[in-house]
Amino acid sequence: PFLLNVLDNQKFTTGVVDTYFIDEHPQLFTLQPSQNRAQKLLNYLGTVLVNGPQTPLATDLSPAEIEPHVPEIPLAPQPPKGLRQILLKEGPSGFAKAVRANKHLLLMDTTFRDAHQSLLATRVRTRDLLKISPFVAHKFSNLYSLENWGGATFDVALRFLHECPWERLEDMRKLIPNIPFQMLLRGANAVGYTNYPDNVVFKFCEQAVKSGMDIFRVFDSLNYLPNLILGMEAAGKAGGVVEAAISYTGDVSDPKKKKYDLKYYIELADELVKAGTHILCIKDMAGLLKPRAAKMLISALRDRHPDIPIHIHTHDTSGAGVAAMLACAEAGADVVDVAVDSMSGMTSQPSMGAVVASLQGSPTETGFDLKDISAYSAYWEQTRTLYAPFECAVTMKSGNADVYMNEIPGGQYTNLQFQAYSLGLGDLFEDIKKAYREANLILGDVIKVTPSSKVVGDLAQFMVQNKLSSEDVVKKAEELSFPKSVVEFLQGAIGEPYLGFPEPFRSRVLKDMPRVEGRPGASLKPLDFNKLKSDLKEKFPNLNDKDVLSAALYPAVTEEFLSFREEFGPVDKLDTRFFLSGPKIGEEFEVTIEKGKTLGIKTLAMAEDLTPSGEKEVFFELNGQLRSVFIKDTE
Ligand code: 3PY
Ligand code: ZN
Repeated sequence: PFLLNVLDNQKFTTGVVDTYFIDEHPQLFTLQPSQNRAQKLLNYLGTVLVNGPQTPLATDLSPAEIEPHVPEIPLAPQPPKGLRQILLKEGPSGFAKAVRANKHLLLMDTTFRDAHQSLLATRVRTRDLLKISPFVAHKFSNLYSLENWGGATFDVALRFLHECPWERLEDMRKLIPNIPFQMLLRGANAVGYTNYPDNVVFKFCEQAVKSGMDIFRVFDSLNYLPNLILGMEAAGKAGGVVEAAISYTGDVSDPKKKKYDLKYYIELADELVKAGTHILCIKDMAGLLKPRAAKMLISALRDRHPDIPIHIHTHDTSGAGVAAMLACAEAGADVVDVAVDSMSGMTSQPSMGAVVASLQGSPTETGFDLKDISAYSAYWEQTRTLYAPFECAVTMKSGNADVYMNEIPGGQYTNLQFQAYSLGLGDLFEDIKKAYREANLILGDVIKVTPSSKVVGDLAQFMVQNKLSSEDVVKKAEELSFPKSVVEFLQGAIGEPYLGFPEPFRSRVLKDMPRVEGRPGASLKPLDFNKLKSDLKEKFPNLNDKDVLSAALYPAVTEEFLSFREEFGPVDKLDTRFFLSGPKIGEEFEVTIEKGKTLGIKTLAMAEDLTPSGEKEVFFELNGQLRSVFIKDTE
């Protein structure tokens, strides 16, 4: 009210007084965000009760009715110091030295990112990550890193979970000050599916570091060096640790597989080391690195680059993940990726407990305690049941070594299987896998990882749907109307594949369509952030710079997220079951919307009949008082 009086004052409005103080303190105008959060949450719960889930559930399985047990943390106020303290003190190079000097095998825990991206369609919510974060900080302080951001998490948080990915990162940081955080950066694609203008990638990394990110695993979906280097520069300039990743495909232990042989990987590694990477990563996104191949590849890299820490990522799709990681450790890798036992296996990472136990008593033993792993695993075993609607285990019952033939990356393998099964056609997944293998060969045997894996997957689905054999596709290339992703790939929109595009297939598909020469980002106009911000401000006055960055990457998704938040408030603070499928009538629960501010909610009843305007009244008790909301019935 005080401010409004000032604004009404004649002297003020006519400009007689100096307004510099106000000009320089725009925060005076960020009035307390609407205190209607409780009402908005009731609206959300009412909407779910009347109209069903407000995020699409993949199956009709319901979230379990349990409250996962959070294991106790030690009384010590501060968690033990970890590698992050070394990073903060000595910077990325000092950090890399400390990692290399460590004689034990270090672990990256993927439970907070890749594990649920691979098993639960990336749906794990901030709330469930934060609950276990203090335990992780106290009991897993010896981790090389916790992978907890990037990849698909950014998009899914905004699009399906209606939560802000930046807030997630900042909240985790507050609870875990000691373990380095790691994210997956898709090079020039940042955390999206397409190449962005360079300034977007740079600004994204800068903000990520400000919000608490430490290590950037940078890859490119075609191992296209100019894209990789762009991502490395963006991460490095932001002050992050650069972990350049070579995406692994083929099989270096098979002399018949010639395209991606040992020499290919070694030369690429040389380039990445030359470009100044702090850490070198082999990113085996499909889980193709067999133990013998691991030994060959890692020993060769170890010999050539004795001072660079080597970090290996894999997926356990075939079931050989633990064996492969042990082989890597023996061949001189410094760090390997694992997921906690109950979130491991199949298309996720190999089991943390299995790797830790296997190395006990050996010179590279990890130093983790199986009792702590077991408590951590129990939390996730219970929490996983809250995500039953997204559970890959509905269709995936075991690992499958056919991945060595189709080379489908972990997350995509789960998705394709799931899609095939939901169409209810028995052998469809088998057809898709065969077509995937053929599509890859048509496209010239490319590296397959987001987004190039989507190109291959789209072509495979197109072949199955239209009953086209490989020969048909090649023969009829000029007449077929290929999926957009395939055409854009051939145009060069995501970079150049190793040894070039497949010819004459490319020319036949593209005819006289334009082609991108060289690195796609180099020919994209820089994004005008100021304009984007002022455009968005008109609609969303409470917007902050992080929202603007989200919008730079995902314009439509971010606008929807911002409108949703205006309408329904902090839905990320609701328990997962209530968020996904709503409470039951009569159920009582609490929601803490900020420290010290807890709402007690009881769902009382839902009117049977519609009002004349087509709404249903839903009754709640909010902190002991009767409240009701009217919800338009859209069912
Ligand atoms: C991603 O890009 O999200 C991946 O996990 C690739 O492996
Ligand atoms: Zn992965």
